[in-house]
Amino acid sequence: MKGRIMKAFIFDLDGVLVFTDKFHYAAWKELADGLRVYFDKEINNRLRGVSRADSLEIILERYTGPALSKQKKTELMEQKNNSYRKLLAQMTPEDVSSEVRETLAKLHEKGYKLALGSSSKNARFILERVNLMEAFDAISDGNNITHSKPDPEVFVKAAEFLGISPLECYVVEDAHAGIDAAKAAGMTAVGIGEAAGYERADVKIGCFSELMELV
Ligand code: B16
Ligand code: MG
Repeated sequence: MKGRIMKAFIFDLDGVLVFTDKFHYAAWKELADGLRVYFDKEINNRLRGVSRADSLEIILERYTGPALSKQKKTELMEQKNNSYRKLLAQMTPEDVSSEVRETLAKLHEKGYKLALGSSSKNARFILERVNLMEAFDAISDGNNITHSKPDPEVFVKAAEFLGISPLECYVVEDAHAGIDAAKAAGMTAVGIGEAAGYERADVKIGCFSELMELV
C-alpha cells in the first residue's frame, strides 16, 4: 500500500494490458460447437485467468457425449490453441492503448520494476505481436508454472525473477482468480475492470493510468 515501500508492479496480461477475450471466445465456441456443448459469453467469463486445461474442464461441464480420454482432451486443447493463435496473429501494436504504454513507461521512470504475471502460455507471443516485450524486467507466464491462478505461483515466480519480496509488489488484475492469487502471494492486489468490483481487491481502479496515484 502507499506509505509502505513498494518496489514492483506485476501485471496480468489478458484483460489488463490487452483484450483477447473475443479471440478466446471465438476459439472455444468453435470447439464447443464441434462437441455439441452449449457455450456462451457468460461461461466464457468464467475462463478469465484460468488455465487452458481448467478452461476445457469448465466447458465440458455441459458435455454429454462419450467419455473423453486424456489424449483426446490434449488434442482438443491443441485444436483450440491453434484457432486462438491464428486470431492472435492479427494483433498489432495498436492493440495496446497509449494510456497503458505511457503509464508503464512512467512507472519505470519512477524506478519501479515491472513484471508480467499471466496464466497464458501464449504471453510472449502476444507481447511480441503488440511490441510490449521491452516494457518488462521479467516475465512469468503459463510456461513456468504448474498451478494456475488462484494459486499464487505465477506471481511468486514473477517476484523471484525480479528479486523482490512479495510484500513489495503490487499485482494488477482483472480476474477474481487473479486477485485471490495475489492475496495468497502476500502481495497488494489492485483490481481493474471486473475485479474492480471484487471485495478482496486491496485497491480498486477505474482506469489504467490511475496506477500513478499509488506512486
Ligand atoms: P493460454 P491472463 C489467461 O491469461 C486468460 O485470461 C485465460 O482466459 C486463459 O485461459 C489463460 O490465460 C490461458 O491461456 O491458452 O493462452 O495458455 O489473464 O492470466 O493473462
Ligand atoms: Mg486477466
